[in-house]
Amino acid sequence: MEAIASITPEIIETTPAAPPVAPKLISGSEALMMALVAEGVDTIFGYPGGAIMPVYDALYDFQDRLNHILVRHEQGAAHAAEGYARVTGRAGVCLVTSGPGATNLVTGIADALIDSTPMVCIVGQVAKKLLGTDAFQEADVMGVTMPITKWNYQITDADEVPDVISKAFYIAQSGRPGPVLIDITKSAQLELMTKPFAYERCQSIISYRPRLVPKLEQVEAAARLINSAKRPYVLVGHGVQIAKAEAELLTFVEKTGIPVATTLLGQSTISTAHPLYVGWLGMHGNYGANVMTDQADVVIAIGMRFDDRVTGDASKFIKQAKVVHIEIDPSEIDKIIRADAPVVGDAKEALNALLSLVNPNDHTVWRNEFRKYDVVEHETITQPVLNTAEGKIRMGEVVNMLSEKTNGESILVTDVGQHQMMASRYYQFRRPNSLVTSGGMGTMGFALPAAFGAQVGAPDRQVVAIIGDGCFQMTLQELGTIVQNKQPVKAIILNNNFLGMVRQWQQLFHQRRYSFVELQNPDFITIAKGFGMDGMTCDQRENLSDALDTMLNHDGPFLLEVIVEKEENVFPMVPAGTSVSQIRLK
Ligand SMILES: Cc1ncc(C[n+]2csc(CCOP(=O)(O)OP(=O)(O)O)c2C)c(N)n1
Repeated sequence: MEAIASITPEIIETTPAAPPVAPKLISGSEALMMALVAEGVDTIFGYPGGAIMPVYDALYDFQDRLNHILVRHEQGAAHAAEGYARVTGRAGVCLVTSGPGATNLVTGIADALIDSTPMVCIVGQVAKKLLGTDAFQEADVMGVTMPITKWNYQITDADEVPDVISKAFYIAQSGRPGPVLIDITKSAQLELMTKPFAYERCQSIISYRPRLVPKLEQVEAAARLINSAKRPYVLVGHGVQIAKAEAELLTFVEKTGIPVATTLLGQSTISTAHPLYVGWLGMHGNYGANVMTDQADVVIAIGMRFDDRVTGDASKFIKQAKVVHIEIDPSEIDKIIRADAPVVGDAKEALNALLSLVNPNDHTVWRNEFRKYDVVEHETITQPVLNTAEGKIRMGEVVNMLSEKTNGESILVTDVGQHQMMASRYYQFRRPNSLVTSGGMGTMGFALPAAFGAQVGAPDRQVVAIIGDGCFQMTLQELGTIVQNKQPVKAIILNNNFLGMVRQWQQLFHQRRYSFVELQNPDFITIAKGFGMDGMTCDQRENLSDALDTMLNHDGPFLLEVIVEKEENVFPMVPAGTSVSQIRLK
């Protein structure tokens, strides 16, 4: 008011009225860029093509705000986005073209769904008027990804961009995280919005309301069971790390004195050196951790889904126990194992709520019962692997030495097969959020791109990938991405010249009828060097320590190939479909 009053009438009369300025309208592609920036996205893993050209054109002007990483195959983009998401807790973002670009993402999307990994995939689509005409590179990506996404949506109108993108990130990152796919027609990318761009981050959706804070009566019922238990056992899944509830878990178990095992994806939630940690569960997990599930009177399962690789024959799993199941996804409750005390909510909230209701305890006698199994496992399996002087190098030796040299503080990214299980068995995790592996889907080819994405997401941590010779050949082209982006990823190929895990099954369950599992491998180090990455091969036990030092001290990415025993098997093993009590030590 004051400012207007101070303007003299003369000025008002002589100043021509400014013509009304129409707000600048931007295209769907520009809106997409603005939305990603507003959402706080810093990295995009992508690959261009015809139906996403307008978006890539807009991206040209956003390079200072959005770090686009050009992968070598869209599957690499998806796994890199998963690796990034797993270490940051934020959605990994993929940007690809229609048709084959989109379908190449499918394996990674399915992988992200089953391992609860937040991801937003933006894929190009043919122009609206061509939809349904079998136009060039048209694929029904909505249909293809409907069952493997948490949500998918097709944008056909530029005006939809801000709202849909904000919903996409909200859905991907809230509740039980998962992948979201946005299919955007080329026409929506090109056309101008009809209204000024405005972005508001989505905070809730009426039809989707994940419960974070559990109901008090559920928590009270769980606490009653826990307080009455004589042989309680905590089973920790991926959900605890997703909820960033590692500290709450520690406080809870230290107060109650309850022993803790983790699932494969739950590994590194608690230090393997913690006195309450008793090992990991599952087909190739620890002896005591597995068989003691048969002895517990109360099982407290937190953020885990009773995968068949954990339960073996589910009809025989923890039958004697009362079950407390803390889980954010209500559809997991009673799906495989009936819960006597379900607690639907976020692991952090649930553990906080439980803490004041549970009694301090010290289940020393019960905890000590696990130890006798540890001794057996150590003597029959671990010691022979680590103290062998003959034959070729064993996978466990490599991982054990890596663990010592890195003080258990690296982020370990593993592929799928024997080396994956050996990595889990022999790495002594000391820091949370340190294992990135494909658990539910068991996707060969995951590790190299996921390690790259993890390194981008956690630049201050050492990232080491453990990869089988078979797996490496599924996504090895991502060496190019690693080199071009100067990421210091260290990759170890444990080369046994076999599809080892399949060979192991053929040996144990198909009378050693080795059916198409032997590999004629290329010279991996020449390949790495061809991409501009340094590397070396180690095939002698006495050189292993130096080789690992060379790799770890190398400034930049490095590939170490270790020639390992060809026909080593992973034990313990709970044969598929049997009960955990039928675990085999040899
Ligand atoms: C994409 C895909 N195809 C097939 C399989 C089945 N599979 C599981 S482990 C494995 C062998 C992996 O071999 P390698 O990478 O050499 O690792 P190793 O088991 O020898 O350590 C195969 C073929 C799979 N998990 N994923």
